[in-house]
Amino acid sequence: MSELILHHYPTSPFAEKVRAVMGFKQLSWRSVHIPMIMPKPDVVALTGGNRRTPILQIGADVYCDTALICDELERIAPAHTLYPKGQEGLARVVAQWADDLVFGPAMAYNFQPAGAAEVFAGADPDWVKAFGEDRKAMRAGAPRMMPADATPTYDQYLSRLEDMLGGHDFLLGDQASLADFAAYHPVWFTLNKTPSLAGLINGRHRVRAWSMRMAGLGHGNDTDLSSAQALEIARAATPQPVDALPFVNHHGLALGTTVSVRAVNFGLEDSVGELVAATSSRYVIRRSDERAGVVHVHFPRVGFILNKAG
Ligand SMILES: N[C@@H](CCC(=O)N[C@@H](CS)C(=O)NCC(=O)O)C(=O)O
Repeated sequence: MSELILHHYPTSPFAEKVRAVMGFKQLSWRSVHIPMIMPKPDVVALTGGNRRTPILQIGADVYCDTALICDELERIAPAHTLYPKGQEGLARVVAQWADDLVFGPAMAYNFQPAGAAEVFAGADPDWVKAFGEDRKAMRAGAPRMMPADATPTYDQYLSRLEDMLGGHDFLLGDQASLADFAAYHPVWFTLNKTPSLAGLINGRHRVRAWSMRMAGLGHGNDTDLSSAQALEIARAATPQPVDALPFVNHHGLALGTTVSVRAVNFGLEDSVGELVAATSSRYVIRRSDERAGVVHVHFPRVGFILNKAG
């Protein structure tokens, strides 16, 4: 099998979710560091538009969104499952709550002035300004949550995690599941990137011990790769066949139609390509790029919308 190539940057919480899954599953992977803000020409060469972090590349197949990336890692490496038997639905539901509802308030809390000062210590002020403008554009008009609202919300969510951790090591029981990785990444950011704000976590003994347990999983075995090399790998590879995948047509669009796929909430860049598969859970589009060659880009149905292009 081709190598697992994660395109990410060190401070990305969603990337930390996947890095921790790599650790849990004891995987070897190649690490491509990508820019934190637009432009991201080498990312877009692979995805055709989607700029969100991280993405997983396996040869000429590109996987967007950590929910789908985790499914793919589970398929490749089923040992140390993310979906313990009998808890498959619950693990996904709690993970979606954490990714969609905990992450935003947590990051608004983390980026209050004291936290932002820690995150941006030593950074070029022009770059910090560009970062703010990039994230504002990415929110596409959605208002930024103020610390006065974010702090009590994050606080309440942390209390829920503290309750869930009573009597066992992980959120759903004695075994880690996808729920733990999704809830862990904003907490990881608070502890590691904005330590002056970590009181909210340190006061909760179970959350604190659990986050140490999660950190102890490590990141697996990663070695650096340049984005130019990653594009070369895509170019030299052939996407995995999709012909045998069951076609589930909710849009009245035949396979072969040129479509656009974009996230529903933020980072609304369209990825455009030929629809080559649409299963009950994912879309796959085929696109051709000057540098990446022919690639298949995979998106989950949940959290993304599909339209006929143009
Ligand atoms: N639902 C997405 C969310 C990903 C996300 O929000 N990633 C952040 C970084 S932690 C991002 O894309 N930030 C802007 C960027 O990296 O360009 C996923 O699970 O992959």
